[in-house]
Amino acid sequence: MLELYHGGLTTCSKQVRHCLREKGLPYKSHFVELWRYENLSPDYLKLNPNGVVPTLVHDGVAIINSFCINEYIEDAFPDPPLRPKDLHERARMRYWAWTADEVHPALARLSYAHMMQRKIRELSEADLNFMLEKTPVPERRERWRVLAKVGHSAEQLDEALTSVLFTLGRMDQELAAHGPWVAGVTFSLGDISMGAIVHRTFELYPQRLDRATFPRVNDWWERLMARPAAKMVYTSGLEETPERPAKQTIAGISEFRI
Ligand SMILES: N[C@@H](CCC(=O)N[C@@H](CS)C(=O)NCC(=O)O)C(=O)O
Repeated sequence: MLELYHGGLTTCSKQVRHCLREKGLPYKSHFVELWRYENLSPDYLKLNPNGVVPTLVHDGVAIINSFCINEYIEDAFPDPPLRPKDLHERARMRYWAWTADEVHPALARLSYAHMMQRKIRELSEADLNFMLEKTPVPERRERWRVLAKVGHSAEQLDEALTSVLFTLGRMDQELAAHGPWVAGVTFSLGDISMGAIVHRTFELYPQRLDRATFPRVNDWWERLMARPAAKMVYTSGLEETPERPAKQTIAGISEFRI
């Protein structure tokens, strides 16, 4: 039995939800309410000691990190394959799945700045202390502290955006050299992982990801969205991807999309 603890349309959750749907695997969905700090509850921390989503539980064993989870799913459920047979394509698939994980902190920084900064600045002392005390990963603790106190500087945000756009520029070149998918002719885990990165960049900076500058990434995105599994995963308002939760934290954060 597969159970997925996820945050709906958060970047890493989309990557695993998409993989499961491409495989046609049924799973029990547990929506983790990040804005209610459910990721920091003692029960969740037993599954994922880093206090982040997603977590896959297979036959009672927890697997963490979206990249590792998708590799695990591919190993455990090889049909239909999402790892190319050709070794060169396979290496490129891994490169892009890994790259999605690597660029995620820069994108998360931009997501926080655009989607949550104001609310985080309004966190009560009690809420902030709770986050600082419960968040297990030191860099994430520091991020909460910075966001609550001063926020990121314009230079830090520029640097993050430059890093994301550089990655997408590289992706555009790769698609030109080997397309139609990031690994080559085979649709793979690399496309699934990069899908979530491109989606968030479109949400935050649609003008920067324009067709003139990134023609192949734009074509690739259309190809990706033509896949029924992707269409389903990226739809908001489903039970798995609630748009706006009715409930709020004590701090008033009503959306949490990183
Ligand atoms: N590289 C990790 C990152 C996980 C991650 O950052 N998850 C975010 C949502 S995309 C999260 O749970 N953030 C909560 C927090 O940082 O407090 C993965 O791919 O699983």
